[in-house]
Amino acid sequence: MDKLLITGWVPESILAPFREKFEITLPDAEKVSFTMDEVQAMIGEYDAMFTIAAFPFRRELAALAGRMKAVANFGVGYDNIDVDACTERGIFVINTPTTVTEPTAELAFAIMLAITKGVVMYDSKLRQERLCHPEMFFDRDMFLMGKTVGILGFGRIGQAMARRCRGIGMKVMYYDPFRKSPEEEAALEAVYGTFEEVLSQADVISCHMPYTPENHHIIDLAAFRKMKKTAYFVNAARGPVMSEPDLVTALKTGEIRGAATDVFEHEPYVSEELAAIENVVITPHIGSNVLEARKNMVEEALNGVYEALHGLPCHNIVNRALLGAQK
Ligand code: 8YV
Repeated sequence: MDKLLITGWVPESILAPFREKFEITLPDAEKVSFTMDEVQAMIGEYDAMFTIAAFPFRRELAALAGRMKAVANFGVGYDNIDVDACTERGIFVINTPTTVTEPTAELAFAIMLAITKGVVMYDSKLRQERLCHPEMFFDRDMFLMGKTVGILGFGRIGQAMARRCRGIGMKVMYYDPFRKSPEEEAALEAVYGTFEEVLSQADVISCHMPYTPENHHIIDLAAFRKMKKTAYFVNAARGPVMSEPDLVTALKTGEIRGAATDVFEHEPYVSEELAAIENVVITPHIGSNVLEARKNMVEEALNGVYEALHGLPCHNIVNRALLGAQK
């Protein structure tokens, strides 16, 4: 049986069916996660690893993983994994692109509503003051029906966000380096725009791009300055696609009206400056943080590992160049 190392705790109810397929090592619930030192010490004994976004699998770790044939990520984004180093060593990289789609789009939609309606700010003020202030009467400036959401990154999650926004009567514009076909655009009722067009024309800009070297700080002060002064920025993708200090500046200087972000440039930390701003909603990277989604993600990841290790068709292999070498 192949030996599988899981870096973070997973409930046994989710893991149980996989004990027939793998000999599994994982930390217990109190420990939550193995440390990097612990993983370095034991990784040489394992055939596969299952890790989370917060736990990097870089070249140095790959070099210690002599037996490893597959590393699976607990998520669609795999910027925590050095894919080139894995490919060089014949290690399959596997992600969970289908199971995170709906919960992550739900979260993006939720924080968009939260910031545009002022839900979090009002909730916190009301708890402190227990008084419904009359000056709140004209405090928010727009409702969303008829407004335009500009979606950056039109993959599964971006499209799922688009469907939700259409559901409340918003217009959808999108930018993606890979434009959809006219039929797909018509089905999603989405209009293509360049990056600049989306930034300058949308009332809410929602980011769903992967974090790649090209997308590093793609949302910087120059990008915020292209947005409408009344616009809201939503990020449920990855922190470093935006410059967090530039987001702070944009909010403080009124370049945009508000923001909602589930991700941060230097996770797990949130900058003091950002946390001090009222007109931003912040959540701790919880896009797929529901048991139902986590269960589906574990199944998608571990089925992918099993398939890759046994030469079965696996749709979620990221480094497809290795497919010819699949044994
Ligand atoms: C996290 C995610 O990976 O799918 C992704 O890319 O960001 C999330 O699902 C997960 O929450 C924990 O690492």
